[in-house]
Amino acid sequence: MCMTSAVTGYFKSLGSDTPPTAYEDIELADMVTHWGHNARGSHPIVFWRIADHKANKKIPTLVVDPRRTGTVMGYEEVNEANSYHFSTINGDIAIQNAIAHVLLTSHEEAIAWDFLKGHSTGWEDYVKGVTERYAPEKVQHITMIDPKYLREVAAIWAEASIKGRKNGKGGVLSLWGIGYNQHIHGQNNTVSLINLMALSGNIGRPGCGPFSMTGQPNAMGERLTGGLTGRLPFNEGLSNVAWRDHIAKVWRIPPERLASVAKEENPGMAIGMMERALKGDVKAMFLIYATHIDLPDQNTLVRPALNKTFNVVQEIYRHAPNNLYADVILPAATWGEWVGGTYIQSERRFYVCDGTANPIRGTKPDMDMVIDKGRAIATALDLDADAIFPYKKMANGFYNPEDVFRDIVIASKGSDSDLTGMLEVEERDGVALYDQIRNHRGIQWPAPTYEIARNGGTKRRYMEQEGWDGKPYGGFRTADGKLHMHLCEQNYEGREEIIAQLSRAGTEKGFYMIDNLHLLEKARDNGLTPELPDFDFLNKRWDEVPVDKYPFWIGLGVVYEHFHTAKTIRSGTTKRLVPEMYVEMNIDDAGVLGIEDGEWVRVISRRGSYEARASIGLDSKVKPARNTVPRGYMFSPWNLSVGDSADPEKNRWLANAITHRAFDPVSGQVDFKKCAARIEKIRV
Ligand SMILES: Nc1nc2c(c(=O)[nH]1)N[C@H]1C(S)=C(S)[C@@H](COP(=O)(O)OP(=O)(O)OC[C@H]3O[C@@H](n4cnc5c(=O)[nH]c(N)nc54)[C@H](O)[C@@H]3O)O[C@H]1N2
Ligand SMILES: Nc1nc2c(c(=O)[nH]1)N[C@H]1C(S)=C(S)[C@@H](COP(=O)(O)OP(=O)(O)OC[C@H]3O[C@@H](n4cnc5c(=O)[nH]c(N)nc54)[C@H](O)[C@@H]3O)O[C@H]1N2
Ligand SMILES: [Mo]
Repeated sequence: MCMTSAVTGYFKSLGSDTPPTAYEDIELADMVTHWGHNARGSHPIVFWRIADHKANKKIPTLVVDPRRTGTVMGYEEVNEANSYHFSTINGDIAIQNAIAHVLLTSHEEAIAWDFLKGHSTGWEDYVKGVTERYAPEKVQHITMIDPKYLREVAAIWAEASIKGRKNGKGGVLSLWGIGYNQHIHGQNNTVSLINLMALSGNIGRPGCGPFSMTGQPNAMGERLTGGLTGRLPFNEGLSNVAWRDHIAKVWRIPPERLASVAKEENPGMAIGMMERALKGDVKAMFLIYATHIDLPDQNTLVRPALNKTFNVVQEIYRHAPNNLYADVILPAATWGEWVGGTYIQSERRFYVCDGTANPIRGTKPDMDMVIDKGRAIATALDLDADAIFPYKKMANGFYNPEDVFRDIVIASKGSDSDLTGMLEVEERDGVALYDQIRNHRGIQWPAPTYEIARNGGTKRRYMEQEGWDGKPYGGFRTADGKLHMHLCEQNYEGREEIIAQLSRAGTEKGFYMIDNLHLLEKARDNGLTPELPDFDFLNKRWDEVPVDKYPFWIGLGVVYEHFHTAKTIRSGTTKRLVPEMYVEMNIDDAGVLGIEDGEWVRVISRRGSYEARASIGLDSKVKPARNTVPRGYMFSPWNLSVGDSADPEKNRWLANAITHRAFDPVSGQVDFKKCAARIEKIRV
């Protein structure tokens, strides 16, 4: 639900799930852009670094977000004259293609022709398509941006790109978040941004590049070690037989087991899994570190599915929503109670995280539970558990995570995330693996040679320093070493019909998205949303809107004070700061609806509802009152979701009761930001 659109988009364009950039690029950039990313709330350290750089070097910034967020207003406080904001709903691809159009037709000196001709494929189609079809005036009904304003921003983009190229560092740095990944065209969003960055030469140089802002603290770790369905560790697909055999060999698993997994298909990933459970084809679920209430369409998909399956829940909290559906609960120790481990952040940097306390009695670290279960399963399958899991317990009774890390490093050999230089450093300089990471305050993968590992890894990718064996200078990870451009389109003609078909999911029994992938592909190829509001009913009082009409867009995202769900809302401090579920409303919309600031309302979609307090404008008495929404759009944090009860009627704040299950046919991500909703007053 978080990053897969970045993952599959990077693969499609660059041949590897690799953010090519480093945080140090912030201070080198000549322009910073944010797409679907409220950095001030979600990645505040990154936001303040950029704001400082903006104050010091007067660089322009662009924020693309339907809301006027704290990020938008924060940059305006630094320098209003060069802070730009595109308030668009879903129009990102058309915006990027329109910027490309303006660059090609009015700022040709910004185009990186040498790069395109020497290092990319597909640019001819892209150039032709955006030139013919994406004049800002022509696509204004999609972008929602005044063409004059768009042309002004494109000129600033051109200026920054030219400056970067001339100086050999700098240019445009583009960050994106989940307001950008969470679309049924999420993969295309990533590809489309990389297209524009490549066209304007903003890749392969310090101070510029596409930079996905990872959400989950260790999403990058999970991605690198093959956590996504269909993937092997270290950026290779399960269909790569040679790599599959390599992994089986170094991790001591019978190769035929991986080969049999490779035959399975899993369209829709998490959503597909839930739909298959609903059909009765998935019999059991193992839920670890993932709560079901963060998945979409709780009432007609997720919870009915979990009612059918046998569920094992490995959890740290007694009140965790998954426990409501658990047949077996395995009590885990929290990460802070572990002996330690590693995680990876957005710039590919491994860190060591040392535990600070001992697990409480009766709990075990997740890793220990996984190893012990793995051993039991191996034995049940008549395999040699000692050979597959050769790990020894330490004096404190737990396994040593550094032993597992060594297995990870060994297995990475020859991949594009090769870490084996660290083994040489250990051998030649006598520094243990974790100590190398500690000494450097993190090592950035890849680190394939002694020299690179000793220098802390690879700061940026696809640049000169990658001259190791067999890897050409500056080469991308695609088979031909080139960046692959694919024109992504946005076309709203005929969208009502496609979207009407999508709305069958969650409202019509026996309708499954996984049986209708062609519909999702059509929606993706035209850059659509899963739903469309009934705009005709926008100017009505709340009690004059018919019960089957949903006039508003509603989006769900994060609020600064809380982290994810059902956790921080139980913490005394954060609970005091933002205590209640709220919905941001536009002041004019609220006026027409007849809703007053602070009133309790019900937000209702075709699939469910939740309660929230109306938060109207920056002066609202409902905290935090930090953003404003455009007319027709509303916003709630999903952070305040609670799984009160297994009974849908009894869930007051379950945000995902309203969301839609339509997913990107490749990345599997859904659009949590564009549901159609109605507002009802709750009379107390
Ligand atoms: N409506 C809506 N829904 C969304 C989103 C949205 O924007 N809107 N965003 C999506 C995004 S970006 C994300 S990342 C997901 C997040 O979805 P999840 O990853 O499911 O989020 P968490 O709420 O962090 O839940 C983690 C679970 O793991 C448990 N846990 C915590 N620490 C440990 C541990 O050390 N060991 C074990 N075994 N368990 C532990 C917690 O108690 C909790 O039950 O939600 C997605 N859902
Ligand atoms: N405080 C705090 N920080 C967190 C988290 C948390 O729970 N709390 N969670 C972490 C995780 S897992 C994640 S994924 C990140 C998420 O952090 P962000 O990526 O910043 O997430 P959101 O707030 O969900 O969405 C960002 C913005 O996308 C906008 N948006 C909606 N639709 C569109 C659209 O069509 N186009 C564009 N361009 N923008 C759109 C929304 O208005 C919203 O302001 O935060 C991480 N950091
Ligand atoms: Mo996330």
